[in-house]
Amino acid sequence: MHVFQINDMTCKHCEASVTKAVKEVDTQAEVTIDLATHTAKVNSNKECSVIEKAIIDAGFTPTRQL
Ligand SMILES: [Cu+2]
Repeated sequence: MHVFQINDMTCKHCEASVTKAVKEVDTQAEVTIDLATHTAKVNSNKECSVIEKAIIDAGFTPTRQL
């Protein structure tokens, strides 16, 4: 499980963009987003850095938690 704080993920559109970006690098990934806390939990076998890069490339600023 990878957990990211993404403070610039602020609405449903952002949520969809982040989810899409993660699934592009891991189609099996399970993405759980809490907009209220700007948190994305990603259940994936990929390296944390791979998921992080995908989110950055989508235009967001993730900070790793855990
Ligand atoms: Cu948005």
